[in-house]
Amino acid sequence: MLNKHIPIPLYYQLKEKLSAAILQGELPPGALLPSERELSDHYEISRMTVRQALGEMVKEGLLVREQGKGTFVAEPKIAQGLLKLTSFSEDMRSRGLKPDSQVRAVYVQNANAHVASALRLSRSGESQQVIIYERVRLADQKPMAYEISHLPLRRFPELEHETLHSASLYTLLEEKYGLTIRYARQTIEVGLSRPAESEILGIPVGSAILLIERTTFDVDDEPIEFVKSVYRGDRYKLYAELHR
Ligand code: 16G
Repeated sequence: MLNKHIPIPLYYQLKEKLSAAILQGELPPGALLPSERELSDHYEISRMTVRQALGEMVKEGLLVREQGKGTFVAEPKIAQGLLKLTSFSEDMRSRGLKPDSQVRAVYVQNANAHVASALRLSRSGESQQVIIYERVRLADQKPMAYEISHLPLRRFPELEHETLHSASLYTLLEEKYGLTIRYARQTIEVGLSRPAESEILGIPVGSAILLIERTTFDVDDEPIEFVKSVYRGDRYKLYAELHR
């Protein structure tokens, strides 16, 4: 039970109790929580207090609310390592999840100044052209990220005809174009999802997202992909091991 005689707010005590139950696996991912009323009866606290505790846990990504169904324990976040260059497909497989993509668009266009500079495209003619893949990345059929990849057309002729449905872009580039990927540079910023991204990723407008920009290079130090990715903040956390 909760302790009404200590100076720790009741909502906070409830949060701690539920968080511990999640951590210890008593409430596994996907478990349906008792209703607000059941929790308030059980712990003899007001529904307002229950609502405050659950609301904070939803914001922190420990719980998810589903309209008309109830509040569930969230899947644990994916801890994305920052020190290894992996593809989305590799990342998901290494966690026992099935990677997939929904290709929303594939087209060729002239690179804008930002993309041209990232991919070091020259200023004139055809060589400025890039193939753009817009993909929703799925794990076990659930949307995790949205990625817009830009690749130089001169380096990957005909790539725009590949449908890439459930296939891995990196595997295709390696197998069909003999590419050897060496390293990447990336920045990560925090943002809030706008309506378009929210719809694609199935998250409420204004949810926390990670905005990643990455340029990937091959063994000859040539940039081969510039990507803008939106990762779900409720599904990802970043991980690095630091030494000194
Ligand atoms: C990652 C990369 C993306 C790349 C994809 C290849 C970031 C932010 N994004 O998602 O640039 O296109 O992997 O994955 O790191 P695939 O081989 O499964 O298509």
